[in-house]
Amino acid sequence: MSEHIPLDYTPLSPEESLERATTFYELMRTRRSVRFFSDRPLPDGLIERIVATAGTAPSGANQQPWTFVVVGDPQLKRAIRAAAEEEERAFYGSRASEAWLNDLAPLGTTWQKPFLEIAPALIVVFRQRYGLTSEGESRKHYYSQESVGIAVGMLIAAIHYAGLVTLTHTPSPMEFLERILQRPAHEKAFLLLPVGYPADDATVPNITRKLLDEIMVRHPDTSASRSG
Ligand code: IYR
Repeated sequence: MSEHIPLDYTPLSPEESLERATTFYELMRTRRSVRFFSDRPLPDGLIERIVATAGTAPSGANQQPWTFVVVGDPQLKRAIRAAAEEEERAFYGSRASEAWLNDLAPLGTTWQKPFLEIAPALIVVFRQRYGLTSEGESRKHYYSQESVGIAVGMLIAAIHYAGLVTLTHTPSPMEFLERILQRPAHEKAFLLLPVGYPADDATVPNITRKLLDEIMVRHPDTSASRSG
């Protein structure tokens, strides 16, 4: 066991906890996946803070199996857009089943991904399938999918909290990102998130979230609807 140190913990009263949980929920419920971006640049240092926040995520055996590649270079963004649109054209044209396309219809997505060039930054998240020691030996990673998924959730929350918008873009397959960004062999592209400000005329699909009752089950079940 490594050395243990005292936990740095700030206690809150129940009232403060409830107040903060409510404020945070009210903020997070306004988050939307945005597909229409402005080219307005990001303030210096903002993306670094956001990525640093994602890097505080818990991970299997604390191996932190992630790399966040931040792309602002217009040529790289253009290359990523071209390659993503090639895959997406095949997806929307033939690869996706009718059922899948029907499920996507409410979102209004197409093979065209102009946001990949317009957004001031793309964060490409890579999952390290295994680690490398300083001697170049490979080291098994545990729960890397779960770990990177958690980190991306925190990344999205940090982006929203900072007043920026994003979406989780999943061109499939994503090998082109490993090639264009020249990542080492143990890194697999996990997600691509354009980050920036919404276009002035940005719209979002009119869709709803499940109610708390639909996503939470309690034991014991004290809800009125079940107690009778
Ligand atoms: N990767 C495609 C298709 C797509 C798939 C799902 I599941 C979505 O929730 C949204 C889109 C695209 O990005 O358009």
